[in-house]
Amino acid sequence: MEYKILKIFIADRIATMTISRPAVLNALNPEFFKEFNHFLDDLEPRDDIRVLIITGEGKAFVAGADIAGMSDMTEEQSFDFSREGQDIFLRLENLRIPVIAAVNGYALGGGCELAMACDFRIASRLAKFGQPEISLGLIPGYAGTQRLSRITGIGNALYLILTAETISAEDALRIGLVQKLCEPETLMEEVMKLASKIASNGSQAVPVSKKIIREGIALPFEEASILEANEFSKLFSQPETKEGMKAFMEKRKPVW
Ligand code: CO8
Repeated sequence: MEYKILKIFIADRIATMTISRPAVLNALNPEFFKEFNHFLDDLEPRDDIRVLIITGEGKAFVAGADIAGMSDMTEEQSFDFSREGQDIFLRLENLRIPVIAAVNGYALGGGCELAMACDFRIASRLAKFGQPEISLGLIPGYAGTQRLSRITGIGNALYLILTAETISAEDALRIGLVQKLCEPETLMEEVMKLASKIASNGSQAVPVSKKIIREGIALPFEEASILEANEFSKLFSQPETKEGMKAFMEKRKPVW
């Protein structure tokens, strides 16, 4: 498929997906979802890619769903558009490999929801975050009402959604919506360094960690701990795990 909105770059086991509709601040439309779904089809079976980075072109990460495209939707069409977005964002969240949102600018509405479906968020100091939907008479429709409270706590989610306030990257860091801030000019370099660090760790241990953290949060603690013990023990049949520990004892870097 020839992409018109996505720019994909793959190097050193890291894929970078740049959303590029800068004239409308990368607003999400049906064509974006089609291309994104197709990209995930390509990515999912590949075992040579260890980390995915998502970013936006220009001054926005994503300034939301495309308001012009949504304005004429019927109730039925908007339900389908919301469910389609929710399904794809969930697919992203469940991707085997870690996904980092490199938030270069505005992450508003559907853009903040996309960033939240990534595993963590590294932001430019100039980035801005918010769920301004209620100022348009809407509510978040890509599971933002659910992810925001799980990531930042119910008070912060209610505050952000009910006020429709746009917050600074500093404030996003303070409430745990963002994990790290960077200078705008070094954002991609810093995110690439983090992605390389992740990619250099155990190729089995990385996705297993992600899976347990994500699945475990929805389980009772004891059940989640058993899940952890099961996955922990399965790693002991992996040559990579043996090599990781052997390398430590021999005071060298693991070869894998
Ligand atoms: N949709 C469509 N076009 C947009 C969007 C958007 N979300 N955001 C910006 N644009 C367009 C502007 O209309 C403008 O186009 P033009 O040049 O033709 O006038 C262009 O991008 C540049 O934007 P601005 O001139 O407004 O740039 P500023 O720097 O002055 O302002 C802002 C930047 C503050 C980000 C401003 O553009 C803004 O407020 N944008 C809208 C933000 C917003 O409300 N987002 C939430 C949208 S609703 C949503 O995301 C719901 C998600 C769930 C959907 C569920 C499915 C049904």
